[in-house]
Amino acid sequence: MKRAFVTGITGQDGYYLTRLLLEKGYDVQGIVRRTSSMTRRRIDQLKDEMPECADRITMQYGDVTDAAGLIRVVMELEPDEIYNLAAQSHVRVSFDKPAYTQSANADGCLNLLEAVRLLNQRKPVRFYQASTSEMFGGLPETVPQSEQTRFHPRSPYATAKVAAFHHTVNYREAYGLFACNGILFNHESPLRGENFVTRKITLAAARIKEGLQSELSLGNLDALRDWGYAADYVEAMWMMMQQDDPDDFVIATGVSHSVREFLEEAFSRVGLDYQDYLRIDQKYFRPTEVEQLCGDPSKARDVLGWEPKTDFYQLVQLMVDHDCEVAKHERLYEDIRGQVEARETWR
Ligand code: NAP
Ligand code: G4F
Repeated sequence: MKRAFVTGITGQDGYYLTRLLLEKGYDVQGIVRRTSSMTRRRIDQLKDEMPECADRITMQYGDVTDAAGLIRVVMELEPDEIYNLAAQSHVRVSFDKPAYTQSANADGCLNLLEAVRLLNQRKPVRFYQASTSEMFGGLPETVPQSEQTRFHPRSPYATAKVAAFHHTVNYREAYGLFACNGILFNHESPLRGENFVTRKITLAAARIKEGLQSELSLGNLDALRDWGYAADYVEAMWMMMQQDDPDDFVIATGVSHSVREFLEEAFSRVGLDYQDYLRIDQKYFRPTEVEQLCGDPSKARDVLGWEPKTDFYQLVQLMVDHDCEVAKHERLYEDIRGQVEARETWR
């Protein structure tokens, strides 16, 4: 049985990648940060969905900023494949927390590469780095972006990810490691964090429809993103790790849409006009914006045989459907709580 070690296992991609690896028969080991409240919602959901595989997921405390801890755990577990998904992944937040973002996103990758280098002296191990389209910066003359496009990072998040990208290439060249970068464009799902724009919109549409929310505050609606489905994208991660030689790949749909289009599409699915509920709030704008991302995934198609299976409209639909169910449950809960409170007031 192959063993995979996954950092960032509690995140969106952590859920979909772990699900894929379990389906493929892997033993999956992950690290989770120690927090005072338990935040393993997605992994707990996965264990419920795949009870027959639950004993093949193991988690222990760890943090990618703790180099010594990473070396200990990697040398103890001796995984065959290591996926570094851990990051402070919110671009807007990175402007407020630049040093921490650098530490988790750049130094964290380097710490893990050192552990990989040590283990590789004992047994072969493969390394995947979660690189990102944010590294391109979205300048108009660079569209569509491919593996050849130069980087022009426009946030502390992106500058840290560029450093991690180069650390990964350098360890591949310097030590002959099997280390690859997946340069993934935005990918979303019903399990996307609630403060990324797509999920914020689909949850708002569903909650407004149920009478649980009255307005939606957003920032820049003109930014263009190449949005795909996370479940499709983790397949590309795994495929990169099965190649004879390590390399870097752009993973994207090749089609972009604006935030406004996503908004229109999501609200129309629940029969609402977004303009009746939208408020523009300056706090959601970024000091420097990435205006246009659109990837060229031809290398991934030609070399890996990877293609996205889910288009923009299917993605919006599946996220809206999921969040309508969430909102219905919230509404039910509110109604029951209201009835209990009314009864207590009467007493
Ligand atoms: P996510 O949902 O925000 O998950 C991030 C994960 O990293 C969480 O499990 C988080 O743990 C963990 N983490 C954060 N800081 C850590 C630290 N210091 N030590 C250990 N774990 C830490 O992000 P995602 O969407 O799944 O993305 C996965 C990776 O792909 C990230 O590196 C992201 O930058 C990159 N990426 C994402 C996209 C996208 O569109 N989704 C595109 C390109 C690249 P907690 O649960 O404790 O917070
Ligand atoms: O959903 P977002 O926060 O995603 P962003 O900044 O593109 O970053 C995501 O994708 C990257 C890949 O390209 C990943 F590397 C990264 O980890 C993350 O997963 O914002 C998308 C767009 C931006 O242009 C933003 O300015 O939506 C715009 N936006 C407008 N109003 C908003 C909002 N974004 C957020 N989060 N919240 C808003 O209210």
